[in-house]
Amino acid sequence: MHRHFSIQFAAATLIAFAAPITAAQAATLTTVKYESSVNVQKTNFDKFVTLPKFDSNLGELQKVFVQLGSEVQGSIRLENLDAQSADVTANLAAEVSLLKPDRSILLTTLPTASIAQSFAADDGDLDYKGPSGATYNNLSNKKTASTSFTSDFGLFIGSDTLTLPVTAVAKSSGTGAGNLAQIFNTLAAAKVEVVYEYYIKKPEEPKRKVPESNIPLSALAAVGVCTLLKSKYPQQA
Ligand SMILES: [Ca+2]
Repeated sequence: MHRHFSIQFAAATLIAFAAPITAAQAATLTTVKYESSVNVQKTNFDKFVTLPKFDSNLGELQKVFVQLGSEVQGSIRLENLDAQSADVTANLAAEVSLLKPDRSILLTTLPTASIAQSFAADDGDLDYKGPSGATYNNLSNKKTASTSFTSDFGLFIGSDTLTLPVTAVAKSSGTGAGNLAQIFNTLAAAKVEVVYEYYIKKPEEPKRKVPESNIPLSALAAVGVCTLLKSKYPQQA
């Protein structure tokens, strides 16, 4: 009697969960995100970020998204030394790059903070202020670049960490006067984000001992799937 009841219960449950099984399988595509940063500091620099690789025990990797967020910060000091007035433009810029371990470029950015100003003829005092000069502090700007991989995951899979160089090279400059005194203080920062998108590895089918051979295997399988669904996706129950 008891066995008979169990089989009926399994069959009923199979029907009840027939639709949600498909939804649950689609929802097993999931993501994990890691971040690592290089704090703002004076350029030029050659640092690195360290991120966990994808653990293939988690499942089957489908896509790797890599993003580099960079920032330039600092100051510009200008003095027009021409005998005539001049329209001056200047950029505080840093080329911030994320490299592969072999130091080939993975992503590169050029965050740039720009100023433009008209200066009078040389005021005779090289103090980066007055009619012919100016000082600009607390300049900053940000840039973001990203890329995705859908194959060739070798770089990203493993139980160890992924160490990627991050470089910053000052590219600050000014133009507009033939005789222009200029001082740049260029700092840069970087934040690297890696997102692994993967299918969760299916748990092993539980091996059940069947004491009597007249219980249909399909009924047992249904009980197994439903138990899994209930424990894994309680919100769908
Ligand atoms: Ca001056």
